[in-house]
Amino acid sequence: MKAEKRKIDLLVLSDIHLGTYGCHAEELLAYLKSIDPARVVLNGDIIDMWQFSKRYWPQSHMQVVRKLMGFAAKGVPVHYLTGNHDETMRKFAGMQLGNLMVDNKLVLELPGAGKAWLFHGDVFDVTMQHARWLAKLGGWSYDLLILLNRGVNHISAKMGRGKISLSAKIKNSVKSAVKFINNFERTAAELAIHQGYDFVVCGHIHQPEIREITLHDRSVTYLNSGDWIENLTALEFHAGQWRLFRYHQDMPADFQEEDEQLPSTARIFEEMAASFALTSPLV
Ligand SMILES: [Mn+2]
Repeated sequence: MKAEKRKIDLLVLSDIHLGTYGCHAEELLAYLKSIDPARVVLNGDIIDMWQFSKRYWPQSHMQVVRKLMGFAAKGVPVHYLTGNHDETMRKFAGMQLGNLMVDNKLVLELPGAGKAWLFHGDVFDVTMQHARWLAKLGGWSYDLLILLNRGVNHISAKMGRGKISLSAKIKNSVKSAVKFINNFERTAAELAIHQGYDFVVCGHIHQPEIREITLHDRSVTYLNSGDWIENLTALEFHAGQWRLFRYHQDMPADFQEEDEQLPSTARIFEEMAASFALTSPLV
């Protein structure tokens, strides 16, 4: 008998890095086939467009894209939040095509739990120290941080130093990596506390985590969905509870994969175009 798909109120994935050799697309596909999410947030670095020029694109990577788009085609809201490796998507921020929504950040009211603020987190790369006071200036400042990062990377690239990347920073030394991660988590938590959120959900640093962070007597739950390069992790919210899914520990070994027919790309676009026609105003 085939295993029932596990129902999840909200699934958060990030840092899949499709199009790179390190991406564990087959494991991710098996996981996606085992669940039935009511809402999906893709929190950045889903398709790695920095590395895309290498023209590595196996079938399993395309199947992941089709599976994710298939959720949208079946009526599941899918939020594509942009990261630094898929920053070309940022020009589509605010766009909605049927059930697929593209944006830089997202706020969700989680029933029975509180308010969650979701964003990739690369905005802290260049401006970790400045991020705090800049972000406190107002609601628009997240977008300002994105512009700042882009500006700095543009200058850095022109000077022939390449884009400032996280991996270079982290690979420097274990000590500096730990310091960077702590700093990242603290910055995210501080901003979330300042803006009154109950949860702050990031990706980017490839460090899966769920933990309470208290600063100045106020606390927030910091969450990170990890990645599908090394950790193979996802965040699941269900029945008022967050959980960190770890593929190596939590994937049922005896899960019977269904012979699911993934929708063709043409079919996905057809359905999305149809729902788009239904939802968009005539003028
Ligand atoms: Mn990233």
